[in-house]
Amino acid sequence: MRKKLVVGNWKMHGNRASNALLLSGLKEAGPWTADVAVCVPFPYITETSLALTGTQIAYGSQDCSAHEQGAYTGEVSSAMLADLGCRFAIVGHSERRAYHQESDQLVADKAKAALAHGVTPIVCVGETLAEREAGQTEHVVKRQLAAVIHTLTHCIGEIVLAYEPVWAIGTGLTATPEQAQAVHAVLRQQLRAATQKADAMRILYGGSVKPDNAALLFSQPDIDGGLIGGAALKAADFSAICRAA
Ligand code: G2H
Repeated sequence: MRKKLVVGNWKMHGNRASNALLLSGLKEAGPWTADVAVCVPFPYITETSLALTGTQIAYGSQDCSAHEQGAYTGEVSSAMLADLGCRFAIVGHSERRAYHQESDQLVADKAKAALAHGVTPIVCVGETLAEREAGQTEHVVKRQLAAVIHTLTHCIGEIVLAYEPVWAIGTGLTATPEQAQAVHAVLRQQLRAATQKADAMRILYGGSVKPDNAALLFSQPDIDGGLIGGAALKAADFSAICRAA
């Protein structure tokens, strides 16, 4: 039986005052049965770690460098994230693939770098609307996951996978539970061919998850929680989603 995981992806939102309010709201609302984490902007990791000391809520980043260390201006290494106590690093979010030209291989290399420092990568895959309409959904997500499987080889069982259809991100459009489950099942099958741990791995759904659609999504057999954007910015909404998991 897989324990559900709900991760808030704050994206580029917040400031010290609003973060403090959000985190104290979450602390009051918890604990939950599911595992819960927040992935915050880099500058706020330390304050988040202090605010969450002694709670069940883990924290992490929204990206990491594929490089170990060195002359990479602006990059943040997974060793630094581990040093700050990060449990997770999101890698390959579609916003990074689209706006920062991140390739399947770069995403896989980032996942490898995170794992090397004990930070669990939350690897995002997902198709655009054009790809879905062209019947390419399965091909695209399998290609994205294949790069990670090939790069991590025997460590693939250590990642968290997130299926985020690009057309459902921040748009208010959500994949139906059946649409999401169908893709999750394809991904699980691909993982089974790569590792004996596939049935213990968590595959999250992301894309306009809200308090009123979370329970149905999370009830699907291969959906093991959610990666939550907009609804993670309000303590009441995020907490309700955590309760639904
Ligand atoms: C998808 C998700 C969080 P939202 O990007 O990763 O955001 O819930 O706002 O669609």
